[in-house]
Amino acid sequence: MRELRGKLVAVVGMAKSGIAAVELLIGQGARVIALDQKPVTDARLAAWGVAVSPQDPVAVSGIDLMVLSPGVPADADVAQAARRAGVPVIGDLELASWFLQGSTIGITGANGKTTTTAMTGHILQSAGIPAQVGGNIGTPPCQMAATSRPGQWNVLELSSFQLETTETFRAHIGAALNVTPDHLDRHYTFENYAAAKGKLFTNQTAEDFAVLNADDALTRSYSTAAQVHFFSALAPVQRGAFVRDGQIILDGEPLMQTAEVPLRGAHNVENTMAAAVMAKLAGAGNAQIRAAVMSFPGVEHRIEFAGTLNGVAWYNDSKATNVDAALKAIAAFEGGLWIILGGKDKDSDYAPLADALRGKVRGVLLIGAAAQKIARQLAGLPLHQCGTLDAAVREAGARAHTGDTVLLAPACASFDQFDGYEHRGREFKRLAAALGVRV
Ligand code: UMA
Repeated sequence: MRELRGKLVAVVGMAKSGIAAVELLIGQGARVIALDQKPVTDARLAAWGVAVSPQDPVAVSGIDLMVLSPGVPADADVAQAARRAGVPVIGDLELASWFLQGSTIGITGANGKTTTTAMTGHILQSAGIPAQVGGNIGTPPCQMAATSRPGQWNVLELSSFQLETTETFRAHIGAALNVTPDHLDRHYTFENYAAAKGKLFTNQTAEDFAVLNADDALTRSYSTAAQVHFFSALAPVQRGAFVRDGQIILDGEPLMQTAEVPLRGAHNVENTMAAAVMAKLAGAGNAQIRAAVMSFPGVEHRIEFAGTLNGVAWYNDSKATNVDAALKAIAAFEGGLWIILGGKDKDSDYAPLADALRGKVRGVLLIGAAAQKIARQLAGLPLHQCGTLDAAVREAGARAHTGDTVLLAPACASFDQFDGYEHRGREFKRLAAALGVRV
C-alpha cells in the first residue's frame, strides 16, 4: 500500500518513532489518527491537524492501515482488532522502507548492534561514502526517509521489535551479530525472538549480502537467498573476516592487529569484523577501513570509560540491558570488579553471571526491582543490597581500592527507576563525577 494519499492510517505509540511516522504519512497525503495509551502532549500533532485518541480498538474502525511504534507489542489489543477487521498492521520500519531512497544496511543481534552500526557508519563516512545512521540507535527510520538520497547508504540498527512487524522490508546488506535470549517478556519464547531477527533476511535476493557470525549457531543457520559472508573469532572463513595469530584477516588479506581495535573486550573484535565486512561490501578499501576503525571514538553507555578516582577506574555499560551483554562486559575486565547489577527484570536467568563473576568480583552492588531475584541466583558471591543507583555509586566509592574497577553493567532494563538506559548511564556518570571521578 505505497499509495497513501487519502488513506486513513492509525499510528500507535506517540514517542519519537510514532511522531516521525505521522509526519511521513502526512507528507504522503494520508489522514492520520494518533493513538497512545498515555496522554499525548506533542504540539506538532495539533499543528498537523491529527486527531489524538486513547489506545482503544473502537477508535480505529474504518482505518486502511495501522502502524505500530517499536515499543507497542505486535499483539496489543488494538492491533489484534485491526487484523480481525482485515486491516494491514505494520511497524515503523516497514513504513519507512517504502520511502527510503538509496541502499540499506540493516544490523541486528542481541548485543553489539549499536557499536557495530555506529562503526559501520563511521567507516563509510570516513571513506567518503555517503551514509546516514539511525534506527534503534536513536533516529527513527521514518525520520530518515526525508534525508535519504539515491546513492547514499542508510545504516540501520534494527531491533527484534522493528523487524517482527516488517512485510516487504529488504536490506541490501543484512548482518546478524549474535542471538541470545532477550525481550522474552515481549516475544514469550526464544524461538519467536530469533525468528523476529531472522526476518532481516527473508526478502533478500541473490544481489544482496548477508553478514553472519559463523561462531553463533543461530545466526549461522538463518536462511537467505543473499550471498553470505561470515565473520569468526574462532576459525578461518573464505568470504568475510576472521582472526589469525592476533590479526584480523579480511577477504584473505591482513587488515589490522586485534590489539589495534580501540574498544575493550573480545566482543568488540567481533563487532569490528562485522563492520569491516559490511563496509568492504559497501565500497570501502582495507586501508580506509583500518584507519577509520582506529579513529572510532566508541559509543556512549557501551563500556564507556567514565574516569578514575584514587586509582579506581569507572566504566558505564548502561546499555548492558541483558545477561549476555553483562557477561561480555565482565569478560572485558581481568578482575577487581565492583559491578552494579539490577533494574527491571525481563524474565531473565541471571545464574550465568555467577560463574563469570566468581574470582573476579570484589562486590556485587544490587539495585532496582530485580535485586532480590538476582541475589537468589548469585547466592555465595559478596552481595550488597543498595536499592538505588545513587546508593550503589556511594558504596562503590567507599569500598573500591586502587587497581579496582567499578562497572555499571546491570543485565536488566532500566524502566523501573529510569526513563531508559541512556538516562541510567547519564545518572551513573553524574553521580560518579559528584564523588570526584574524573576522565
Ligand atoms: N505505547 C502505547 N501503547 C503501548 C506501548 C507503548 O501507546 O502498548 C506508547 C508509550 O506510551 C509511548 C510510546 O508508545 O508514548 C513509546 O514508543 P516506543 O517505545 O516505540 O518509543 P520510541 O521513543 O519511539 O523509541 C523506539 C525504540 N524503543 C523501543 O524499542 C522500546 C528505541 O529503542 C529506538 O531508539 C527508537 O524507537 C528509534 O528507532 C530503544 C530500546 O530500548 C533504545 N530498544 C530496545 C533495545 O535496544 O533493547 C529494542
